[in-house]
Amino acid sequence: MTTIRFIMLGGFLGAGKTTAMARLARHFMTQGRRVGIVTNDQAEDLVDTHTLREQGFPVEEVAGACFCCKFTDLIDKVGSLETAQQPDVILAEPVGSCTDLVATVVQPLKDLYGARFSVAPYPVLFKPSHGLKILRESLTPNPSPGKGGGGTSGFSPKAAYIFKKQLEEADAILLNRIDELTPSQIDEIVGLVGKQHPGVPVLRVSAKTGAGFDAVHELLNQQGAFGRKILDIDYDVYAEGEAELGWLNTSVRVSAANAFDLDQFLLDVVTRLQGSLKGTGAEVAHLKAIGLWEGFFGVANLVSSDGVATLSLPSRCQVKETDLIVNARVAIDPAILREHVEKVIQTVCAERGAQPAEAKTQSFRPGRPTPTHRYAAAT
Ligand SMILES: Nc1nc2c(ncn2[C@@H]2O[C@H](COP(=O)(O)OP(=O)(O)OP(=O)(O)O)[C@@H](O)[C@H]2O)c(=O)[nH]1
Ligand SMILES: [Mg+2]
Repeated sequence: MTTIRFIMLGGFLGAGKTTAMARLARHFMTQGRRVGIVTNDQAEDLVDTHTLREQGFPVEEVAGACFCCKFTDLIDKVGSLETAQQPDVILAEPVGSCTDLVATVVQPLKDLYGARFSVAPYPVLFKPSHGLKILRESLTPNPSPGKGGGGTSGFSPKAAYIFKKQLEEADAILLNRIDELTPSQIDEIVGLVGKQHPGVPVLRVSAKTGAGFDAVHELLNQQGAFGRKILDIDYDVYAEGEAELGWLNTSVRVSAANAFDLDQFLLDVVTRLQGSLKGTGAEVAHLKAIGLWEGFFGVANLVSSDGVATLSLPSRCQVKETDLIVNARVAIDPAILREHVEKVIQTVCAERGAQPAEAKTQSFRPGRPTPTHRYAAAT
């Protein structure tokens, strides 16, 4: 019996996992290999699931908690993909605030499902906007306090702890967004990563342009002693760091008498939200908005408070109606986040004479992770 190649791609919120997975999926499909994708979130109504499905990929979603806490669901969803698609490759995107995935997902997969899956080396995407500040800070003896409760990255030391633990368990670190980094920024990040994680390969990539992806394909084809870095991790710090994030998923049907530009609408939602949150001082980990209508879709994102909102996937269409889904991950009280999101949607709709209706919203702080399995040592 042939095994399915299981590829999990880690990385912090907004690091570029979904973009990279779509690129990898296209690569495998051009090689004639069948692909299935599993997305993951703390709640339903995922921008990522729609983004990938709209691009034509078969996608299943594990919602409600991370893969580690929903390991059985992960196996079930992969099973659904196996039945429907007979995939040669499974690509899995864990929640971006999740870590300890080698002990709780990779090792159980290898040990319990070794006959069904061949698990690829575990790469973690490095997010430069927050990562550079977090690494600089952790190599500075007495960093001066910044906003967000002590970190110059905008996140607290406990949230930064998650970022660092994610890198620590990686078989390879993929420095993403090299398309917009200067050579000296790249050198600085590679140097800092090398100091903290000596011997770990650092691949310079752009999930957007595809630069560096030949090396990623090569990495993912490797066999050997990978997925063995079991973390020494404090679950109290991890849980508190995760719980500092406000999580919000909302979906709403927007209708107007006159057609409006969907892409500008999505960009306005994200940009206004950025502006609205600015006064709170709360750091944005990722804001994403997708607009769907009759086979068209557009996606807008913002991955840090001081970043620029971008239209990552344009719809190029005018619509009178759209299903809008907003996912926001921000270091703020989720009730306050909800107020900001609701107000922004109202305003952006009103400017177009549009009405938001049938809103469905979940906003909360992620709960303490309690993994289904946790291997204390690599098998
Ligand atoms: N310039 C540039 N933008 C990128 C690159 N990779 C991803 N992005 C953009 O970064 C934003 C976030 O990308 P995603 O792929 O959604 O990130 P993610 O890690 O899946 O985010 P979460 O699922 O929320 O954790 C989007 O606007 C992407 O278009 C890159 O290599 N270069
Ligand atoms: Mg994603």
